[in-house]
Amino acid sequence: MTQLHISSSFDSGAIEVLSVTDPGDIRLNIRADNASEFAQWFHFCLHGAARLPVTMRFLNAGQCAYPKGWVDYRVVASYDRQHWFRISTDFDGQIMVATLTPETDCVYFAYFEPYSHERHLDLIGSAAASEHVQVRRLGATLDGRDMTLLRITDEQAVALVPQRRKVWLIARQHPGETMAQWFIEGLLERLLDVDDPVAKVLLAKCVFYVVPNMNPDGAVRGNLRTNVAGANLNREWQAPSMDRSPEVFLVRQAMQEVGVDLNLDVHGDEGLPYNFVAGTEGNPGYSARIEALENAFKASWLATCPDFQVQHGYQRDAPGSANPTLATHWVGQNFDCLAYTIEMPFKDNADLPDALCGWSGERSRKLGASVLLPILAVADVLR
Ligand code: GEM
Ligand code: ZN
Repeated sequence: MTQLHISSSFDSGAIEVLSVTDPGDIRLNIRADNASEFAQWFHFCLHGAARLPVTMRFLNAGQCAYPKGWVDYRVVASYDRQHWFRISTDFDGQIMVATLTPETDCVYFAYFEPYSHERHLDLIGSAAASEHVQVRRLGATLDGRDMTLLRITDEQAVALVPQRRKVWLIARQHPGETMAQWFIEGLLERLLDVDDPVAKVLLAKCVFYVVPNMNPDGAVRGNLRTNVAGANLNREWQAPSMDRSPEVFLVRQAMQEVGVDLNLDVHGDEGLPYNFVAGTEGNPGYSARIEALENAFKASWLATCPDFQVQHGYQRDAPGSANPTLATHWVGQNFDCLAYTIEMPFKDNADLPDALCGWSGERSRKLGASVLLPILAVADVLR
């Protein structure tokens, strides 16, 4: 008989165990990021509860960073760490309660489908096998991990345009938003598919610069929103530093060397059960040209992907009110280019719900593959 136990000493593991003696009354706290107050991400393994009715109480859910994120949210679970499903979950405004009768003596639970550092390294390795990909190490994070940029284009293709447009995608500034890296995995799979006509044309028209994980240290440490120094990277773009936010400093430096004609910054949203974008309408430099590009991008994505919508999203910024420390705002303003934040849900897409899995890694992958079409729709008119 395996003893009842909870472990979390693994990639992105995070939980505070208060009591795990009675499977029907397991008491937990969601712990904060290693150097900040943000608490929302959890990932742990429960041993020894096979065929027993398990009740887990997250006692501090009401004090987490985004308490509304627990309304209509369901905890994800997995036996094999490959296939994840949602379990029965309730939130009364203070305590979140999740219940399951596990099939086996080892079951994992997480806020969203995890994306490990090993999978990140494998993603880079498989992309590197393509003749169209150049892997660039930009430098080191504070924990000494590589900041990796993928440069992707078909140098041999007949130039369909006089000058190839520079299309940037950055993902997972907020490490707990693992759907962002699933999105990039799906985008890369299609972009490097030699039989995909959209990919063929895009690789002749554009040079893609992709950062699959902007925050590898925070990801491994099981942080929701910050890097190892406690920096929210999406508030560092106006004045990054190598000793607090080297991740942003290095990517911003590469952008300034190369240039940017389109930037997509991929995130997840705790509260809204939808996929949506947030643009640069609050930038001082926002113009009719940029607005037209935003409308063309949205119209194309709406026409080709039922998982995308424009009815729900963040409140638009008033003219001139944009916070210049955010990636989308800083890049859009400084390169006078189309720049979007892409948001996916931690919960589900309320327009197209999935009872078993909710929003998932696979649906994020498919959304990533779908974004090639709006990129194609604007590729010829980015400048
Ligand atoms: C968000 S981006 C917030 C953008 N807000 C408006 N009004 N444009 C952040 O960094 O807070 C991205 C995210 O965390 O998902
Ligand atoms: Zn985010």
